Amino acid sequence: MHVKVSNVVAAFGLAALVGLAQAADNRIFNPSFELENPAFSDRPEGWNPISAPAPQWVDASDPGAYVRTGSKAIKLPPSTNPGNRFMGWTTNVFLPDGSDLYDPDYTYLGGTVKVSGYYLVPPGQALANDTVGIKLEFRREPPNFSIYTAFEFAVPIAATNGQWQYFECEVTDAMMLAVGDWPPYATSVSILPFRWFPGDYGAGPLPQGDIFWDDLSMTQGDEPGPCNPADLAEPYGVLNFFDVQQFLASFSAHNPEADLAPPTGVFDFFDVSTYLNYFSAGCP
Ligand SMILES: [Ca+2]
Repeated sequence: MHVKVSNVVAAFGLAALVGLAQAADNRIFNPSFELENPAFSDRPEGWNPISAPAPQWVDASDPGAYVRTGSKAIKLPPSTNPGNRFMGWTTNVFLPDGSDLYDPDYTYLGGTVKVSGYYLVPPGQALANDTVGIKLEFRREPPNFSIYTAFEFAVPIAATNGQWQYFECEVTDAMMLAVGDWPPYATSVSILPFRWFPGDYGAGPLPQGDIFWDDLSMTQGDEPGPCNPADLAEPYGVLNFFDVQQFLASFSAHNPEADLAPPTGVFDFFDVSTYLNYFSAGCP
């Protein structure tokens, strides 16, 4: 390893002196699903369920629930009937005063949109037979709100062994230009963790496996995002002392971004070891 544990430990004191690096500019409201919708106690604020009641807002104390940070996350179970063949959670929700939507702002051709999050499929389960991922609906200015274009990004369906997996997708200006030129242009983007089963419920295999999502992020711009789970602090795209410092601060505060190795919720040498492995691997 390029970083000795003794150096990491020595950095602990420094981290406390210098303080935390600034977080990235995440444009999603309530991205960790911690806030409750004041009007609906079964929904996170700023998010609406598609094909309710299938999509669930879960608490860490719920049986069988998985939460990465805080005490809340969202869950999409496999579809069981045509009434929920498309299900998900969307940011396409009106603000309380109705003036706009919770959809994050988007600047047309203003740089790459990067959406990321963490997903988990419980141990012993696997996704199968449907499309599961993140859909991005680029929308025009209110009161129009019509969809300019949309993109879907599927998660890999390989088994996750019950661990949180980092997922990231991008829409570049080139991808947006390839859609065509259809003004008025999009000014916001709906973020939808979703799943979709186009098949026949009476014949053939049905969708399988629960998926949980937590800690979503949407940024736009040509600044690179984190290159791997060790790239915790700006500047992103390079692994340096600021990343180590951020890790140590999060580790000592028991922040989930430092909880990199099982068992979840325990902060021990294995988390440090996993961090160092990511750090040694470097950015591409
Ligand atoms: Ca959460």
